[in-house]
Amino acid sequence: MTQEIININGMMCGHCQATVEKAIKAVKGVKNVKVDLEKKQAAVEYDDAATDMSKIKKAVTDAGYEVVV
Ligand SMILES: [Cu+2]
Repeated sequence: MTQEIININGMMCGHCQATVEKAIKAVKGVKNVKVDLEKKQAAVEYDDAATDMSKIKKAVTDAGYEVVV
């Protein structure tokens, strides 16, 4: 299991937070995700045999938010 923190741009309110959380959770292989609205960060725990960071980042982008590298 891998744990990583990503920075996300564009989250303004609890709705955005929930949208991002849902989008990341929908990625196959993601076990847990916690989005911090104030820090604009998402802590993602995922099975690196089932998914990778690029897929998680793409899910965030597809949901309409920007991943800051
Ligand atoms: Cu919002």
